Amino acid sequence: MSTLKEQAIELLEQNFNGSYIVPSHSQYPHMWLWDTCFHAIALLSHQPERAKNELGQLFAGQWESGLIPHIRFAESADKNYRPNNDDWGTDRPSSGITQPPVCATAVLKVYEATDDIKFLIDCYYNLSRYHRWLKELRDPTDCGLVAILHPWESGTDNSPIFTAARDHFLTTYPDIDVPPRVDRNNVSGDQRPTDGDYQFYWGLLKLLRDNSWDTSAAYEHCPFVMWDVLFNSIWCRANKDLALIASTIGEEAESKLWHDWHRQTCSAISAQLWDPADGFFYPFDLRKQQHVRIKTSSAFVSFFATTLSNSTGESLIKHLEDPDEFLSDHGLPSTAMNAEAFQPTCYWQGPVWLNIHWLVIQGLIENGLQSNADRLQRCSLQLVANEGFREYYDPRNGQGLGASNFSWSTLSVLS
Ligand code: 9WN
Repeated sequence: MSTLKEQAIELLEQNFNGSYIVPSHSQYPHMWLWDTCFHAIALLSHQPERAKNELGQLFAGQWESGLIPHIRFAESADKNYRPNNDDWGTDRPSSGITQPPVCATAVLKVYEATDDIKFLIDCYYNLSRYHRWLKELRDPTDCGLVAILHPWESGTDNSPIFTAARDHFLTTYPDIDVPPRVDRNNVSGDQRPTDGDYQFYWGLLKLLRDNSWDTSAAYEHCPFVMWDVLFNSIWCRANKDLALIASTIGEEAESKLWHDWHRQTCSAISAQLWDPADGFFYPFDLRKQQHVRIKTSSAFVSFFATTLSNSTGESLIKHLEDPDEFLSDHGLPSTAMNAEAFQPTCYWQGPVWLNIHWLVIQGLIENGLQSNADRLQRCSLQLVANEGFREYYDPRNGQGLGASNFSWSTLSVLS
């Protein structure tokens, strides 16, 4: 009987497509931005050279503008996954939107594990172009927060924080055609987004395609523009990590720039996304000019952004330890269990996700909250020991859900 660690290493090997690791051969047979960063971090436990290859493959898909796309399409994979390369119409094998920018953090971790300064110098050019792209096109007013233009950019696709925007969109554009859905061939339909969600996703894709993806027109004309808590927390952390990378390779002036961006985002997250009455972080819908007051696990990723003030940290921990909200025997639910929108088996509307566990665990440790981190880590290990490396898990009973043999869930035992 092999150990969990051996099983995780074997899984990453099985999910290698000859060039890079895919999240799941059956469900997601291409390269995804934040998945690849997590795969690189998981590989550090046993194959640091392979970790470098993963990030190199990710940067190979970067656009001249600086955009790192959320999907890089594998030629060898079947074209069943939709939207496919033709649907995006980007003239290159990739989507035209991005995903939570975990890249700088992954690069720094690879450097810390390998001491390879050449790797760090090589990646720096990719990272600095990507960060400048995000700042220029997604924070055009220089307020410190970057906006997402599609729920897929959040990585938490059908989180209930997008439901009101979706409903509004579908009243304006009621006739969006969606090609036959193959995402429900291997995973039960009730664990996946609804048809209405997919109309929203495809409708936004078409509008962004008409506005040429990575231009300021996309930001101006997109009907969905949101400051997401998870995305901005990762952006905040990414600039801190990029500042360290820049100073390590002797780019002191640039290091100061990234450091300034980090501090600016720390302040903006507190000023714009914190709700003092609830003691919680909420996303902000820029089209409606209001917060979306639904509690999700994204708020706890703020621990990963920076060192939080004592009062902010204490408020968040109250929610984390509240059995009506986020304290379950099986880990951190993606939506508060007492929220009206909570659905324990449906994708990002309630299930536990192990990449979120990993981010929150790192953040809790860095904020001196070791016992909370240990508790979540025990849950991660229990989930994979009982149910295998699944895409997500039911927070009521730990049942494995979504895709099987899912790559980033190996983080729970490898890092
Ligand atoms: C759309 C690959 C990706 C993850 C996302 C997750 C899911 C895609 C989908 O799978 O999204 O990008 O088809 O549902 O929501 O976080 O990166 O694992």
